[in-house]
Amino acid sequence: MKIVSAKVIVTCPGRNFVTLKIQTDQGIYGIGDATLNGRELSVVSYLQDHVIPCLIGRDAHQIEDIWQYLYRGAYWRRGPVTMSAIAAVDTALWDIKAKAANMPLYQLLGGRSREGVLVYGHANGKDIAETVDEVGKYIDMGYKAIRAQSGVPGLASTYGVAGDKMFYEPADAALPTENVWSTPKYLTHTPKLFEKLRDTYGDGHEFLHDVHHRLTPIEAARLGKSLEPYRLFWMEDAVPGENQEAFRIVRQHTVTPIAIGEVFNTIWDAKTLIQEHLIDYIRTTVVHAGGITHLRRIADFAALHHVRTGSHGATDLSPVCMGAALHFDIWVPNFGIQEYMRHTEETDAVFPHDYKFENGYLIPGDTPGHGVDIDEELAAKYEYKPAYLPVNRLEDGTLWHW
Ligand code: CS2
Ligand code: MG
Repeated sequence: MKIVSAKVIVTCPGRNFVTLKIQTDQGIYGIGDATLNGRELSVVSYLQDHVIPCLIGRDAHQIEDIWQYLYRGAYWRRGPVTMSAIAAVDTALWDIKAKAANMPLYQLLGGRSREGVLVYGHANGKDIAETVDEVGKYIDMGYKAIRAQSGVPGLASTYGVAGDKMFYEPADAALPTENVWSTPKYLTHTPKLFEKLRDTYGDGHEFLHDVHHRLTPIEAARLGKSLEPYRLFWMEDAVPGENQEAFRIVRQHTVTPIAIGEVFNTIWDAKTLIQEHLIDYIRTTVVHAGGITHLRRIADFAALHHVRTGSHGATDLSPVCMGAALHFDIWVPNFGIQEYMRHTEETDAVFPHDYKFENGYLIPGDTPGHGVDIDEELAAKYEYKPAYLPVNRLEDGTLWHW
């Protein structure tokens, strides 16, 4: 089965998405997500100018060989742009193979290991009272696991606290907006939020929290320790991940489970973290970590070290990524949890899909392939709009981690 053409589709149904569509000589096509938030057009160019010309005429069934060709063959390895482009090709090829086999993708990976994929939703509020109410709404919707983020007294805005409670969209301006951050204020405030959540809702739900890479190792250790009484499912991205050894300090001090990986793009970003048992959950996902082929490699390595998966699933990962991730999740033996931020109705209409939310779980459908398509006519109506993530400064003006 030969690849005869491939094209990149850019659309903005409320936010930007980049999708690769690969067509074969047997009339079967596959699609893959290539969205890199705030840097979308660099992946478009990487695909159009450097990848697509190398794909034409290749056997669409040779997923592994094509992966190696794009990774090793480019000489310049790794990085979010390269790995998102490779992921898009890989996802589209798995979609094609599964359609050719007339099977849902999870069957090719090894079949279902579970009935549904446990997901967590995002509750947030301007203060503790509002956040506690928002968590209650997620509980009412059937969620078993909920991430909670709250505004911090004395800070005008905080990561994860949204205007629109259902559809949080951090890439909110044509040029980056600026937020102000104070670690001391945050560290004093956050344990109070989780204390209130446990007091209000008891022990029946999992609670998660995202620190968004804002602490030093010893500060993260302190936060993890202060959250221990409230039994978090995980503390996410406590420290920037470039220096993996930094997590040794966090690990020495706290038994709060540790998750990281949404900005990682290969197994090398997590090698020390995993092999030294410094984390509990690896958050790499299909689009930013080289597709199903590479994610499987990361998950297998993680399984040897008792690390489970917890894939990133924010709104900037398109329904195409979510569909593929769910096929992966329903199979992967060391599954932990899947993030699920709902897409808007406009986005869902551009990307018709067969996965559904039921009682705290997402269930992939049985359509051959990964179960997500793109309505190109509708996609064409939404033109690309520059949109950036914010930047973050300390109260004295120092640029900090967003
Ligand atoms: C976040 C994301 O979902 C998460 O855990 O950290 O909202 C992240 O900030 C965005 O996906 C960035 O593109
Ligand atoms: Mg995060």
